[in-house]
Amino acid sequence: MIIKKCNGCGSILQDNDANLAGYTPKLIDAVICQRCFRIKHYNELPKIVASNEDYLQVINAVVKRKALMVFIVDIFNFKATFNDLLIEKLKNKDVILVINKVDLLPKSSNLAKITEWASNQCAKKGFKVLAIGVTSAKKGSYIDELIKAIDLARKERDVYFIGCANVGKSSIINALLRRTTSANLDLITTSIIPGTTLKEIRVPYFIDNQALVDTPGLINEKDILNQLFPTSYRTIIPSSEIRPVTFQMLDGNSLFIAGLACLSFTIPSKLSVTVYCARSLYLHRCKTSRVEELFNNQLGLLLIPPTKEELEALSYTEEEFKINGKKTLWFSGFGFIIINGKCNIRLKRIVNTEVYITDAIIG
Ligand SMILES: Nc1nc2c(ncn2[C@@H]2O[C@H](COP(=O)(O)OP(=O)(O)O)[C@@H](O)[C@H]2O)c(=O)[nH]1
Ligand SMILES: [Mg+2]
Repeated sequence: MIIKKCNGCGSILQDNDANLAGYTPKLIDAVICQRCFRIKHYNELPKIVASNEDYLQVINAVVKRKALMVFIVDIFNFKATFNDLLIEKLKNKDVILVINKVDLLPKSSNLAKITEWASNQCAKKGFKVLAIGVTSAKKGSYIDELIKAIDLARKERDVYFIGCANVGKSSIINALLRRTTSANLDLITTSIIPGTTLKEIRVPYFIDNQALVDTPGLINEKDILNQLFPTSYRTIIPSSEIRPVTFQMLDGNSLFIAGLACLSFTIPSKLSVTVYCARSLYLHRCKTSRVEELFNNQLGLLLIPPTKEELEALSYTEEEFKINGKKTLWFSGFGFIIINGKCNIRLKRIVNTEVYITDAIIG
């Protein structure tokens, strides 16, 4: 019996069980499974997705290989995807750090400054990398620069693409293939749902027979996507360049980011707050005295997502922190806020999501 793997997700192709990964009704001719076919051609959302159960095994096996590692993070979700577990695993490897999805940033953003900022984040963690660059797999931007960096660092080894789920690992490999081969269709299956790539996918690519190797991603359990239904994903994930919105906040003002989070400010003087998130998310400034009423009456209506159905399984938590200076607040999965000034923030957010504070990345 010949064992064939799906080119789209890496599963072993089989024609026994339509409910399992790798199923195809035409085993002899198939190069991709039915699931990948449907995602690619009908824009269906995958029902079978990778879980974190065997991710540790995957990453432990991968880091044992003599290979160049391309560690990909998502600019929209930097702090969560610049993941501590992955950094620990990659610490003594040859690593190129790639910041993907830069098409989402305003065109005026200084990408060199962002790379420098990322380099500082690496230094803070004692994480040595060979090179740092940005890409947009979607637009095909800076792919040539990535190819050059890989060529310089590869030394006749395979190149593994590592990172959290949804950062764009498979999309970057497709972009590399599109740039350097005659492929005009994406080989590897990609989608908005975390866990689309199920197994390692080896794509022979270099003259010395070495390959680009795609891997499943680590799923961030604290990502907002994990708390909502896939029907809300397109509202939360920006599909085009973000238009930052700046608010001049006064003491006793609050800011809702749809129903996903609400920040209430105590401010000695004025404060500027710039929100970077999908245009489809409703931003609402109000007096803090009205927050409770809005939460009680408008959640799932004006303040949506979450929808009424999603709210049935959700609860909220509150925390407080102090800001002094120019900082970025990262919400894992739906964007970031840049705050410039001195303030106290009481943040109401969905349980099982996370917020991280770093020095300001842009602005
Ligand atoms: N805006 C934008 N979206 C991207 C980019 N790269 C990937 N995506 C999207 O992010 C989602 C996850 O991509 P995928 O390649 O499947 O990520 P993987 O899980 O890391 O392999 C898909 O919806 C992609 O279309 C990019 O450069 N810009
Ligand atoms: Mg993938």
